[in-house]
Amino acid sequence: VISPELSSRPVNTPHGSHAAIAEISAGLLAPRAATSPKYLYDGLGSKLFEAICELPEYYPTRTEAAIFERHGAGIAHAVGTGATLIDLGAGNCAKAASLFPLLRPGQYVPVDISRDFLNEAVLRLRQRFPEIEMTALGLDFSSSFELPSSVRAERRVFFYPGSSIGNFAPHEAIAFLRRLRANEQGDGGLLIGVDLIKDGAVLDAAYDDAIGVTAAFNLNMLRHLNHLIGSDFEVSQWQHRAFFNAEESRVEMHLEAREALVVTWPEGERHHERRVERHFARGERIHTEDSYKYTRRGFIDLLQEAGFAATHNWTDDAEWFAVFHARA
Ligand code: AVJ
Repeated sequence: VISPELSSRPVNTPHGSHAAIAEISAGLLAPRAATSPKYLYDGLGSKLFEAICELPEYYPTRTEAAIFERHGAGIAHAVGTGATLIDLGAGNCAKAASLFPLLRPGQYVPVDISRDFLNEAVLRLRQRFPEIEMTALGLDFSSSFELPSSVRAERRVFFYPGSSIGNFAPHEAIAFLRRLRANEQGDGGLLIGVDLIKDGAVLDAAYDDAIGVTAAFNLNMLRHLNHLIGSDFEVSQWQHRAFFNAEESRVEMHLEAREALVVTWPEGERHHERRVERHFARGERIHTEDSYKYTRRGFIDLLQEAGFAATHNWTDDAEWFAVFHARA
C-alpha cells in the first residue's frame, strides 16, 4: 500500500531515525522543554485522537462535518470533480471518504506519519470505493516532502481538514502553505478546515475533557518517546495541562512534572552506555502542542500571504469553525 521509495526510508536504530532522536533530545534539553506534536501519533495516539473526536467537548470534528454536510454542493462546485485529492494527515481517512460521493476524486492520496494505522484504513477504504485509485504515503509532511511520480500531477487538491494547520505558528503556516501551492502547480487548489477564536472556556474544555481522553492522548507521548529514544519517562510522574493563551491566540498543551524527577536516555549511537540526564523541577513543563485559532479575516489574510488569491469560506451558525477553499 505504501509506495516503496517512501517505506524504505533509512531507520538506523531499532527505535526512531537519527534525525528524530536528535530533534527530540534537543527539545527535551532546552531550558523550556518542548516536543513536536507529531510524536503524539503512534498507533495508540492515533486511536486516542479518534476517541477525542467523539467527545462532547471536542467540537471541531463534528462542527466541520456539519459544514461539509450543509454546504457540500457549494464546496464541490468550488473544488470540482475528478481531482487528485491529497489528504494531509489522513489518519483513518473518514473525513475524505465522506466527501468522495460529492468530490468524486480521480485519485486519492492519503498521507500520514502513522503508517501502519493508515495502511489498515486504506485496506478497508479500497473495498468500499474500488473505482478510486488510491496511493497511500506513510511519511511526515511537516518538514518537507516531495510527492512520488505515482501521484498524478494534474488538478492536485490538497485536503487539510480538522484545523491541523493550527499546529503551525502563523509564520510557519504561511511557509507550509507556500510549499503546497508550489506542489499544486497552479491548476489545483486547497480545501482546509480552520478552528476559529471563541470563548476561552469552550476552548479549555475541548482540550481538557471531563473523562480524561485528551490527558491520556498527551501522556501517551511519553510512552512513545520512551520507545523512540529509549528514555525512561514514568507516566505517573506527569500531569496533563491545557489552556487557551489569548495573547498568542492558541491552545497550549503541556506535560507538567508532579514532583522533582530525572529522565535519562542513551547519549547517541556510539555511546550506548552513556545516558543523558534531564532534571525537571516539580511543576516544570514540557510544551507538547500548540493549536492556533484564527478569525475568518485573519485566515484569508494568511492565505493571501501564502500566495493564494481566490478564496471562499463556509462556516457554522455559531462561527466556531470555518472551511476555506483557495486557488493559486
Ligand atoms: C489534530 C492538531 C487539529 O489541535 O485540535 C486535539 C490535536 N490536541 N486535542 C487540535 C488535538 C488535543 C488537534 N489537531
